[in-house]
Parts: sequence; C-alpha cells; structure tokens
Amino acid sequence: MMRRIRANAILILTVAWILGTFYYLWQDSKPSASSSSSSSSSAGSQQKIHGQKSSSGRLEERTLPLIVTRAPQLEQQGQLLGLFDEKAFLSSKQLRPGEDPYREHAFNLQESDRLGSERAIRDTRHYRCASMTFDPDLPPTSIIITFHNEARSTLLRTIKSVLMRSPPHLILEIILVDDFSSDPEDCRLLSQIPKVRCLRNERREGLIRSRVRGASAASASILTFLDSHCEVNTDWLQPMIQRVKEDHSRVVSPIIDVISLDNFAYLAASADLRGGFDWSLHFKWEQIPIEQKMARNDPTQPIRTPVIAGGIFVIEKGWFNHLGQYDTHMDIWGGENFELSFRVWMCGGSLEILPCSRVGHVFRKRHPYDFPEGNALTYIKNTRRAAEVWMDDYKQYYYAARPSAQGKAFGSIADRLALKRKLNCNSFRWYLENVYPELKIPEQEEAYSLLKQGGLCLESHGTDSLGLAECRSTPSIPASQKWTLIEPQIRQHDLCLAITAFTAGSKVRLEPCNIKESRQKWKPRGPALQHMISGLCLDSQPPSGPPAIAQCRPQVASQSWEPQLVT
Ligand SMILES: [Mn+2]
Repeated sequence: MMRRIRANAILILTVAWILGTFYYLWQDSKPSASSSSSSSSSAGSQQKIHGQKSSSGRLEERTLPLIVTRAPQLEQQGQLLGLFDEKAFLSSKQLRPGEDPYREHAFNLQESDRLGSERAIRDTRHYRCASMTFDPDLPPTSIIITFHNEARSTLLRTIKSVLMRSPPHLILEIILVDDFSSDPEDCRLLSQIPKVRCLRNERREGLIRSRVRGASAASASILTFLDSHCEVNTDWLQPMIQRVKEDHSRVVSPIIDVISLDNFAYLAASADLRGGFDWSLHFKWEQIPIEQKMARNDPTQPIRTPVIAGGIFVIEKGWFNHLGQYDTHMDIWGGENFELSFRVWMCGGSLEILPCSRVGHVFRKRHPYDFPEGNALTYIKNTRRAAEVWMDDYKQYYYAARPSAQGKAFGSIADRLALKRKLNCNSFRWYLENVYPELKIPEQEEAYSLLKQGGLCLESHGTDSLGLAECRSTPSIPASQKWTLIEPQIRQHDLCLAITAFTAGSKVRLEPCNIKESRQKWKPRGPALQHMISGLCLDSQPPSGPPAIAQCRPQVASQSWEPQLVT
C-alpha cells in the first residue's frame, strides 16, 4: 500500500516536472519581450535543463531562445561541394557491425556517421550578438585544419559548416594538413571541394609543425586555426576578423561550445569563462574575476584571457610570423597553447575570447592516437620548454608542482631564448602582475615552532582550552603542539592565539584568525610573548594551569617561551 502511494507520488512529481520544463521552454522561445536580466531570474529555478552532465561545469546554465542555424539547403550543395562525391566519401568507411564505436576516435562514431554531413544547430549566442555590425571590407582568411586519422564524418562536417556559415568572400581557402594519416585518400578526396587544399606530411610531425606548415602555405593575411572535429555556428567568423582587423596584435578565439562525444548534441558553453592554468601548466576554464564580471555591461564585449585553449583561434599572419610562429621542437600535442599565450602577451599582443563567436567542438576524454614517446613524456617535454623559455625564475613553481618534469630531456631552447631577446619581451613577472594576477605564488613551506617552557610544550585541546603538556616528537610532533609565529599572530592552521579581555588574569584561547583583531596581536620580547595592546605577557600560571596573561616579569620561568623551530 505504502509502496503504491509512493510510486504515485513520484509519478505525479515527474509529470509536473516535465510540464514545468515545457512551460519554461515555451516561455523562453517567445519573441524577445524578456530582457536578459528578467529571463535570468526566472531561469534560476530551472537551471539544470541544459548543462547537466558537464564534466567541467562549463555548460551554460540558462536556456537561450531556441533559434537555430538555417536548415541546410539542397540547392546550395552543388555550389558548395563541386565535384566532390559526398555519399561515396562517407559510405566507403562505415563502422562494421559489432565494432566498438568509441575505439578508433574516442567518440561515438556511429552517432557521428548517422548525423550526416550537416545539420541545423542551436544559435547559442546572446541575442544582442545578432545585431552587431561589421566592416563591409573585412579581409578574407585561410582556414587551417590539421588532423591525424580524423573520422571522415566529423572532418567533413567541420569543413561544410565553415562553408555554410561563413560569408563566402571571407573564406579564401581551407588548408587541410594531413599529419600522416593511415589513409591518404581522406585528405585527397576532400580537396575536390572548391577552396579546399590538401597538404600531406611524409611522416608524423604533430599538431605544432603541421600548423606551421599550413600557415606557411596560406595566402590570406589572416590565419584561422580550427580543430578537425568542430561545427562552426552562425556568424562565427566576422567578430574575430573584425577584432584582428582593428588591431593586428590581437589574437582572438571563439567561445567553444560542447558537442557531446556520446550523442553529438550541441550544447552551449557558459559565456562567463576564460582560460586559466595552475603552476603545473594544466589548462582549465575558470570564471571571469568578479570585478571584470561586474564591469561587463555589454555581453558582446571581448573577454581578456590569460591563455587560450589553443585549438581554435584567429591571428594575423604577419603577427604570427613576427612572433616566431610556434616552437617547432614541441611534439605531437600539448603545451603549445601556453607557449603561444605567454609569447603573445609578453611580447606586445593580447588574447581575447569573443562571446559572439561560437564554435562547437567534440571534447574527448582521451587521445585516440599514439604519442611516439608516450603521452605524459610529450606533455612534460612541451610544457618544460614553455616554462624554461618564458617563466624566468617562476619556473621553480612549475617544477615544484610537477616534480616528474625535472631531469627530463627537452632539447635546446637557444633559438627560442634568442627570439625572446630579439622581440624584447616583458618578463613573466610582468605577465603575472598585468595579465594573470589571480595566479597566486604558492606559499612557502610553513615553518613550525614548538613553544617550550622547561620540558613542557604549549598545546591546544580543541579551541577553548590550552595547556602545557609533555613535548612529544615520536612518531612525529602532533599538530596540537605546532605553532606558526608570523608577527603579530601566533597561529595554529587558521586559528590564532587571542586574549579574552585586556586585563591581567584574562584567559587565552584560540579563535579564527583575523588580522584586524587586536586581541590576536603579539610581539616577542626576549623569551617572553607580549600582547601588544595590553602590554601583558603570556603566562602559564604554574603548576600548568590554563595559560593567561599577566604583568610582565622578566626572567620568570612561567613567562619564558623558547620558540624552537621544527622542520
Ligand atoms: Mn580536439
């Protein structure tokens, strides 16, 4: 009986939830009436509709109006693809029955193949982006796509989305750099599509050298690097070319939306993120600092970013060459985005994410291809080169965070150091101060002291009670006897020694540290510890009573604390 009632209750709740969801979607797709602020508050309770299942928390929290890109038009096809036989291209490489659809590409190949070469996707931009205007004379770009054994369906969808969703006059060419894939036909056949060129490496070179090759072959003055499993969204290109045209030292990237590796759903990424990293040079998406967020009253404004993710960006060709292209001694993949980002910022440029430019990308959990020297070793070699060339003395924090990098070979960096001198680049300290002040210098290893009185040590028992107890060092010194003396505080973790009143005889206890709290301020005076305001001294009140403050009396044993450093 109870079970029946419970089942009914769950059913009713489920139905209510579904109805609520539909109501919300209907509300949100009504023509514009709602301003962004009012719709975001109404969306608050429904946040989880989209954006669930995001491993990185990057997915957008609220649902935007459901505007989708224009549906593919059949009459366009002939013009777009020329002599290219799409059906033959795709059907000659189908997943065999029973084959693991994730094995070869680390995404669901069956689902990608089933989708076909084009589809309408949600326009994930803020609605205000649609009314942006661009110079009529924007310069065209060369799109550079490097790949190694990419699936035919994802590669073709990348190319077709570019051709369909970019103003044709802005695409001078699409350069495919085939990094020694097993089947040379993948690239060769695609070059039958108008504007598409194919370059094939004679051996595996990796992403970095492949991109440099593609860039050298490009004829446009603006380079657009694109990953090989993307779908570009409505008007993705114009905002980026506009920004670079206005200032050639800008290097810009889109917001990278998420294409699900399982079902290929196109999901909006949050517009409040930028690229960041920790001292081990591990890239992460992070929230824009709160002051910048508050100052953003226009959601179409560019977002300054300390680093870019690296897969998709636009750069002026002359600027790319001036800055030294890439470090071509880096192998396969990884770390090149740090090297490029540090170089751009430190040598006079800037990095931006443009929220009105959106490109979907299939984020994967593993690399589907081999690293000849192993994944970890390659990443360490590449990031170590970036750290050695660009991080000055701050590289010590990289090594501290990634001890395994020490002693690993990374080749000669002489030419990159020469480049850094030639370009007269700023220091890494400048970068930290001006570009990424949020990256904090790791705290120095804290030094602890024992506060000894004769053979006894000051010890805490919880927060309230303090006392003297036998000093213990085996098996190790207990946390309750370790003190950190950072004038004017006497700390134990984030608790501080504080007096309870300013009169002699007042008890002493531990409380959360607060640098403004005068009850927590002490000063060493000979062997004594004097409270700064009251002028009274820490006293153990023999025999081993709870410590209190008392009139300072030089040489008295109960006021003598010998701080003894322990390491
Ligand atoms: Mn990728």
